[in-house]
Amino acid sequence: MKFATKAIHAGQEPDPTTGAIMTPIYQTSTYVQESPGTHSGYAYARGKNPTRDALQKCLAALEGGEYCLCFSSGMGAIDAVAKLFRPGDEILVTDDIYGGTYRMFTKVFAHFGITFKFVNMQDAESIADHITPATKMLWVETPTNPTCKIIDLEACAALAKKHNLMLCVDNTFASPYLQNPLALGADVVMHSVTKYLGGHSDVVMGALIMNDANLYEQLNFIHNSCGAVPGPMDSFLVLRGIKTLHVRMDRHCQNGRAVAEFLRTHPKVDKVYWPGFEDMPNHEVAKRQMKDFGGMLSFTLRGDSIEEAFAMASKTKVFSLAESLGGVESLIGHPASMTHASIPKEERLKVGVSDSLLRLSVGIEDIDDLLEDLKQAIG
Ligand code: P1T
Repeated sequence: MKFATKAIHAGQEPDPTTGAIMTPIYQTSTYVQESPGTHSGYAYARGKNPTRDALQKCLAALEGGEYCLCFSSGMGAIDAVAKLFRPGDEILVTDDIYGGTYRMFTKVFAHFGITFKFVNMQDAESIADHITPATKMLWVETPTNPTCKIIDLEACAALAKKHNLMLCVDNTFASPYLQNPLALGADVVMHSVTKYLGGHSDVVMGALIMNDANLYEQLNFIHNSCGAVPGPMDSFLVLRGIKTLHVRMDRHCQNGRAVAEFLRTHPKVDKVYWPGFEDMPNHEVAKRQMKDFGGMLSFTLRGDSIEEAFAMASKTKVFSLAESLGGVESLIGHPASMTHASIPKEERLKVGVSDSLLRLSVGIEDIDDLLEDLKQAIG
C-alpha cells in the first residue's frame, strides 16, 4: 500500500457491530471480565484501548515499523525512551533541539545519573569523537528545531551500529510523509504527534515507532507502568487528522518554499534557515533522506535586534504568535523567549538561536495572504 492509502486506511476497519466507517471512540476506563483474568487483551484502558490501537497501527504503517506506542505528549514519549537507561550511561544529543527536550534531559534525567552530551552532528563522522565506553544512545533531531539543520541519518545509523548504540530520531519536523528514519537504520522514531500528524492544533500527543520486539517489550512495559497514555478522544482526532497528512504536507512544503524564497531576498532579513536552499549545509543529505523540505523555517533580522524581532512577531495577522507548529494555520514564534527559553543563552547562541531569530510554521493558507502578511509585518 502507498502512503496516501495507508494514511486513510491503515489500522482501520469498519466497526464489526455497525459497519461505522470511522473508528469508534472507546470512551471507557475498564473492560468487564467473565471470570478473573479471562480477558482477550483488554483489561484496563491504561494498558490498551481499541481507538488507541487503531492509531498505533496506523502510525506504525506510516513509519514502516512493526510497533507503535502513543503517549499523552511528545515529552511523554521522550521520557519513556530516557527511562531505558541507567545511572552511568551517556547519551549523545543533537545540540540544536527543542528546548523542552533539552530541559528534560538536563533538568530531570541528569539528576538520575545519566549524562547528556550535546554534540554538533552536522558532520556525522565527527560524532565518533564523543563516543566513550559509557555511550548508549544517539538522540538525533533532524531537521532540528528551530534552525532546521540536517543530520545524515544513514551515517548516524552506521556509527550507531559500529559502536553498538541505540539510534533514536525525533522526526517531528519532517513527519512520516517526508522522512522515514527506520528505513535509514534508526532503532526508534519519536514524534510529537501534536504537530503535523494531528495537524489541527487541537491535540497534544506523542509516539514511538520501532521494529525490534525486545525494545517494544521494554517500552511497552514503561508505557503501562508509568502511564503517560493518551485518551480515546484524542486518538480519534489524530486518526482523523492523519487522513489528510499527505495533502497537507504537500501544501506546507509548497508554501514553506515560497516564504523561504521571499524572506531570503528581503533587505531587512539577514539569514534564512530552510533546508531547501542549495547552499545550506547538508542540502544534499536533505534531498536524499527527505521527500521535500517541509514547512518549518527560521530567520534573523539584520542588526539582530530583539526589539525589532518582537515588533515583527506582534505585527503579523495571519501568522499567529504562538508556540507549537505543524497545524494548518501559520504560526510565528520567538524561540529565545518561547520554545527555547530553557536553554542557557550561551548554549543557544552557539547553535544560532540568536535574540532576533524568529521561527515560522508555515501553514496551508493562501500563499498570497501569507506573503502579504510578512511584508507588512517586517515593514
Ligand atoms: O509538545 P509535545 O507534544 O510534548 O512535544 C515535544 C516536542 C518534541 N520534539 C520536538 C521536535 C518538538 O518540536 C516538540 C514540541 N515543540 C513545540 C511545542 C514547539 O513549539 O517547538
